[in-house]
Amino acid sequence: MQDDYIHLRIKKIYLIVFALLLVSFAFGYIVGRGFNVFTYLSWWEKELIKNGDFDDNLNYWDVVHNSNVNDVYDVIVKTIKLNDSDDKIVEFYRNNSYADGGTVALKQQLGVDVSHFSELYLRTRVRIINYTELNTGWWCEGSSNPFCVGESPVFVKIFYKDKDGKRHLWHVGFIESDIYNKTGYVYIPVNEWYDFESENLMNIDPKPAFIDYILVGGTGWDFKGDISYVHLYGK
Ligand SMILES: [Ca+2]
Repeated sequence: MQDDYIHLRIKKIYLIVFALLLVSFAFGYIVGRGFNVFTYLSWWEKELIKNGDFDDNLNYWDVVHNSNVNDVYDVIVKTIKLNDSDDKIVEFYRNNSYADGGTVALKQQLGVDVSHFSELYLRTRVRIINYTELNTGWWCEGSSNPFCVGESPVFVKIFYKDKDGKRHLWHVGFIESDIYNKTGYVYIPVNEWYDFESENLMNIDPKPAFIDYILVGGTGWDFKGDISYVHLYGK
């Protein structure tokens, strides 16, 4: 009985010493980072997109479709071999467009305050399969509408607000080439996977404060494209 009591006391002392050590390490860490609670909270990268690998199929994603004609479209999840392991990818396509522009995409509502972030990166792996509108389109050429950014068989768009609540769009489009030389496009070959990482999006102007939603897919006439993953990491 007496022995049990002593053992319990020893266990308790060990626990207290362990807790004190943890607290002192945490305190040392905070002091080392200058007492800034936001810096302290942001030591790790935070993934803002749910199911960005599509391992959980289309869960958390909504299909978006815009067309003025009676086109044929779909968004499907496929499993492919990538580097000797299975990878679930999203394939989207649009046919019967009759050279009339439209969109097939996936949308995820994010609603994340990023105002205290110092870094934010979009990372994605994409592949163009085919497309019929060979450039980014003439109709946004010289447009003063910041949401009119042109068309490409694969794109990622991030809709965000600045600190004053004004809406903006960050965009990257993937296409082979473009006679219009619009900004925000990366030229890649057809039928090859391409890994893309954005610049630090906390350095763009206007600076993001709140991310509304992300849109990934294709836009143009007929097109077909693949997305292996799309991640938005912040810290
Ligand atoms: Ca995947």
